[in-house]
Amino acid sequence: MADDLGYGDVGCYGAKPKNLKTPHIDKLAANGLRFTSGYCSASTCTPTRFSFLTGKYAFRQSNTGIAPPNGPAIIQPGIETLPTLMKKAGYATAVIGKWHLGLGGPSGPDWNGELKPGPRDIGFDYCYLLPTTNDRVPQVYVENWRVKNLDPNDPLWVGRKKPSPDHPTGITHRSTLKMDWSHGHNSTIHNGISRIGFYTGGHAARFRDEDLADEWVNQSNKWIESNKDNPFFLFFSSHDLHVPRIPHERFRGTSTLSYRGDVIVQLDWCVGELVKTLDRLKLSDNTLIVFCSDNGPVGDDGYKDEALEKMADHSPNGPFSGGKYSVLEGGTRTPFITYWPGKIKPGVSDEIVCTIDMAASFAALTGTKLPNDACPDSFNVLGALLGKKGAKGRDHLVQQDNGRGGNYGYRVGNWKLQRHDSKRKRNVVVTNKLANTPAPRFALFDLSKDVKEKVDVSKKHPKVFNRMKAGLQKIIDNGRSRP
Ligand code: NG6
Ligand code: CA
Repeated sequence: MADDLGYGDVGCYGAKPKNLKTPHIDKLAANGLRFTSGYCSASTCTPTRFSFLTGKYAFRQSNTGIAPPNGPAIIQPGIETLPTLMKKAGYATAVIGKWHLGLGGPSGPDWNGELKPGPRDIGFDYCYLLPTTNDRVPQVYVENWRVKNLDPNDPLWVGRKKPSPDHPTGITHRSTLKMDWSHGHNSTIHNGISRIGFYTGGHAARFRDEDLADEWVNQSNKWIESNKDNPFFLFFSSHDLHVPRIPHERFRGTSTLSYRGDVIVQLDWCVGELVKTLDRLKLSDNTLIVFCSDNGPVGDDGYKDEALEKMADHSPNGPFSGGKYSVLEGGTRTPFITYWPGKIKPGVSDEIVCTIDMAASFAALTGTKLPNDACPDSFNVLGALLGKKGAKGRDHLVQQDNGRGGNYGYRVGNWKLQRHDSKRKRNVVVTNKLANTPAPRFALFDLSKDVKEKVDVSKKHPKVFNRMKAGLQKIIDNGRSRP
């Protein structure tokens, strides 16, 4: 799972080679199935990841909006999750990379003690994590229940308030920063970059932003290697291309699109390395790879990294409107590729599939019974994922922006309803207007003619409009959408 990767950000979805090259991801697509209607369920991290692991729409649970540095665990132990289902089927399970689903009990993470509950308590046998996102403090790895390399004599403190008047921040020490901030992100400085939130201590545990991608690959290789003789499920959760976009030195300048492009090249390298490992261990013919993203693209997401200035003719959201934070197609319609040599016939699929469907689909794949009350919005679209002849994906999908109480998109076939409960529409991809533009409460679009969602046809098609409004409301009220 990539972070903030838009529909048009990779070669096989239209990115031009003169701007950036993604040979390894393109190879998955060329030898696998590339979806034109592959989605994540929300246009920010936390709700998409929540739904990916629980098979439940995030709008059904409070506290599923973007998690803060000291956020407690959002997924409670005891519920059926994608990894618990895989474990039932005898799979070893791991998550390596960005977490961003909270850690610890109601009062939040105990950074110097046990970080419980965490991934290990909801179905993962192993975890090696970046706790939230790298623009949020702290910059430490969490291995299983503990901060890795933490020196007890230098305890780690994380908080929302400046710990002392002389604590250097992105405001007081702005001229020393190696990458300046544009909005937010002006608290504690680590590695020359100021972040969201404050922290002190834990110096021996801190990492360099530049090394994250290498670390995820190394740890994944190690874990795959030690599980090569048994079935396994790895959630490889890249931090690329989330801000701060700090590519390793060797990837700098590998695209014409600023660091935003360079970290896509870095992500592509990670994909290549993982495939190489599977090939070396002779596991490729026996492994399904799903490549996806957690939300659509964003230009300036808080740092002055020239992403917008160097966008040139690159279209991060492909042919769509909107991106991260938006319920327009660009917010959730993202690269989605399935790859399984010998099992998946190479091609392109227009079936609708979503990251929320992995739980039910992987249960089907591994012959695990999905209890009726588990993963209530996850659909078994295994046939579509494997490109089986005549197999259908979803007939409808709810898209959302950020947690409960936000905005909705609702796609049924080629009809798309937008419902803006918060009376605002966000589109920060290319225009970089953080200003929320007013949006009508409801609008209807015909995606067969209008993928950009420009022309509201609700007046022209009142019956469809009413049906769509009622359909969405029913899904919200019912508490589940899988029949
Ligand atoms: C926003 C941050 C943004 C990013 C986002 C989460 C500000 C002004 N903006 O609040 O930079 O971190 O949260 O992104 O602080 S996500 O992909 O993890 O959902
Ligand atoms: Ca994200």
